[in-house]
Amino acid sequence: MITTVTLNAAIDKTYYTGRFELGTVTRVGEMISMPGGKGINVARVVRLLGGSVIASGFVGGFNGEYMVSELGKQGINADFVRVEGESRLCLNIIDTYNRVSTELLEQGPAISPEQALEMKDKIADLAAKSSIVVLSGSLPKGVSVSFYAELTAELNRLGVKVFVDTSGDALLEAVKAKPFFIKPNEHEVEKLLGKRIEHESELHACIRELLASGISCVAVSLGEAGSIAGYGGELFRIRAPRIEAVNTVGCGDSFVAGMALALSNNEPIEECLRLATASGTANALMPGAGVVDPDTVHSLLEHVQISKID
Ligand code: TA6
Repeated sequence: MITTVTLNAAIDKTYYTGRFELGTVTRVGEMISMPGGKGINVARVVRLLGGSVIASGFVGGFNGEYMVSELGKQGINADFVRVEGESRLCLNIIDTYNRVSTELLEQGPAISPEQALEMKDKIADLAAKSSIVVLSGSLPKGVSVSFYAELTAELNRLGVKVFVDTSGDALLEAVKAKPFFIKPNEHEVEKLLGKRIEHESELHACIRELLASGISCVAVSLGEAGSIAGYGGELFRIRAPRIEAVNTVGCGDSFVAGMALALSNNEPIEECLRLATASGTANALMPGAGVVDPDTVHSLLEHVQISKID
């Protein structure tokens, strides 16, 4: 089983508008509302692709109750810690006239030290039934910047593969505990290693350095161009199929979902990267965030190109 952890869960609302202008009234056309936040998106995509998954994290208030009830309707097992305050809303405004999207992400509720401890215990319990635990998204207020690092160290001790998909100081701390998988962008790689990347060869060297530090798998997204990944001392260039994107929010989460699912099924690394890329690409074809059509994922698989980098 795969466990996903979303410490700052959200209701993701995607608004489709015509021309979106600041300082005026905009009436929304289509609106899509779904439980979200990075780990919940991962859980939904794993489930849609037929995997066994449980979603955990913190939820609060009416929004939290709504999320848990919607997850149930989507067939996703949920085991959250309840907190005071209201789980956040994350808005993605897609201006179909200018073809740009604008995200507004609320802060979310603060977490008490007791609730943080409760979460650690819950994750340790869930880890006993899981081969992979995915720690995704920003840290809520009240949670220590080393929280993912502490969880990673404990989960490593329990023999569970840890995926960490976060940014900033939380990522800087987490990598010190050697998660199995990370998915930084180029800018985050620069921050992690204190280096500037100007040429692709420098990115290759940085990925090799992260692998040598004890992280088993590193995937760096290059946007539409695909990604470069490292595993087992080897580097891979992955080219994603060309598509006309509708909504790119949640593509990274879908990539993580495909990666985790294929790995939990003991697929070879190339097949993990193939499912990850097909899932991320399929997400971009959907109007909502963190959702895929499984048939589309399967039809995209053969169009993902993977080659080894010497
Ligand atoms: O990756 C997309 C997304 O998961 C959205 O669904 C939105 O909820 C947001 O990211 C949250 O990101 P954060 O880093 O604040 O946890």
